[in-house]
Amino acid sequence: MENIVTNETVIRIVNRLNQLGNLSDDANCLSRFYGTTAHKVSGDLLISWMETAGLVVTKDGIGNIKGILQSKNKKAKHFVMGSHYDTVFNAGNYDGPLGILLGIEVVKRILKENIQLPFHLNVIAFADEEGARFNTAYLGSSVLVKEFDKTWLERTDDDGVSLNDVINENKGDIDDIFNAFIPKKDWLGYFEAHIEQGPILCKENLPVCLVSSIAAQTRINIEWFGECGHAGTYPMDLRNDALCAAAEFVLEVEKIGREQKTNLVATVGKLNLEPNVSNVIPGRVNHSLDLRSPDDLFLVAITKKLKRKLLEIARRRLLKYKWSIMQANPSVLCDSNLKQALGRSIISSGVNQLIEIPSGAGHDAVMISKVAPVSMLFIRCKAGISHNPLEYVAPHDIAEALKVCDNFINEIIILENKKSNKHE
Ligand code: HGY
Ligand code: MN
Ligand code: MN
Repeated sequence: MENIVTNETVIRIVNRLNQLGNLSDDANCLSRFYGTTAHKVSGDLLISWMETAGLVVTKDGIGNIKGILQSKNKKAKHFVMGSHYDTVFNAGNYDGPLGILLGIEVVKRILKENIQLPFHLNVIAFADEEGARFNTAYLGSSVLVKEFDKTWLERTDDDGVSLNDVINENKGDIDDIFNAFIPKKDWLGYFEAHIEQGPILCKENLPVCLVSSIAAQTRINIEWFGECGHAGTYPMDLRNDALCAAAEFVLEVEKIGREQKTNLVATVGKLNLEPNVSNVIPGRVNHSLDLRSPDDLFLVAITKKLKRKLLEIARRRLLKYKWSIMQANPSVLCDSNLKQALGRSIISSGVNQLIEIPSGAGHDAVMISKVAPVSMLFIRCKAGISHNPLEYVAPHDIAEALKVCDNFINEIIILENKKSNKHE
């Protein structure tokens, strides 16, 4: 097997990451939400890179860019490598695209060596994993596993534009969204290479590691309905101030999160208030609540505890509220067979210590795990910084990850060939 890691391949990945990093809808930072101009242009770029690599490329109704290298065996199953090409606001260059670009390089090597595949190898760029625009994570990967919830089409962004309208504007095929999936019986497995987005690999001084599991996550949208009033004339003890109620709740979220130590992370990352004018008592507040835990039952219990706290605050402050569960995903265990093969791939790449860590971040693997065994490789990122323009992966760690990805796909080929030889 030829060594895939050359200056040329690593420089190509770095250049492409930077090219994608410049495709933003905001002049001052990297922001590439689903369905925007930058999102469409980056999709077109990924199509060209996948086609140049020799993949047969299609774009499905939601905007997933799907490259496939067919096996000669028409009845072969599908192995998918992928990650996402949307970003959060003020993002870094590596969260998502790195996993896609590594997959494209592995395909190039397989084609160059004319390796016969016992499975259909897919490299997929998922259109929306972050859910930053419509607060529905995994829009892309949910289509691939037939888990897309058609009510999401009515979800609107901060400007009141619906997902349905955005898909139509981008000439997406709404019907295709419900057909563009790989049936459960046709899956062999899924692999996502992704930056760790945390400090452990830096602390352990390792370039890569296995992912053991992905935390359970619940996304909630909360609205507080108080009463607007004149900031100058309305007595403090008569106010139904929506912002003060929300603020009390947010501090309670932080307090409960701190109490639970490693069993919970709780974040209010987005908050809008109305009318948002300095001399008017806030009448309405709308904010997010992102809860995650490695323990599914604990997450359900703590969600109920926070809802009771919200009720108590609303009652005491005479406010109405709306509590909407936007999405809830259970924790995911990475597949043990794939993990063993990935572990062998890490060791054979020359990494001298094999560790595995849980992922607090969500990934498309969460959605794919509903129909297929999943595996993930974490790649060291500088100081564990992510969702931040300071996000950075050193070229030598990209090289190491590329070697592991290549070894891993080769392991899967060997395993599949052994299986089919056994059956002959
Ligand atoms: O929120 C997450 O965990 C991921 O970045 N979508
Ligand atoms: Mn990501
Ligand atoms: Mn992310």
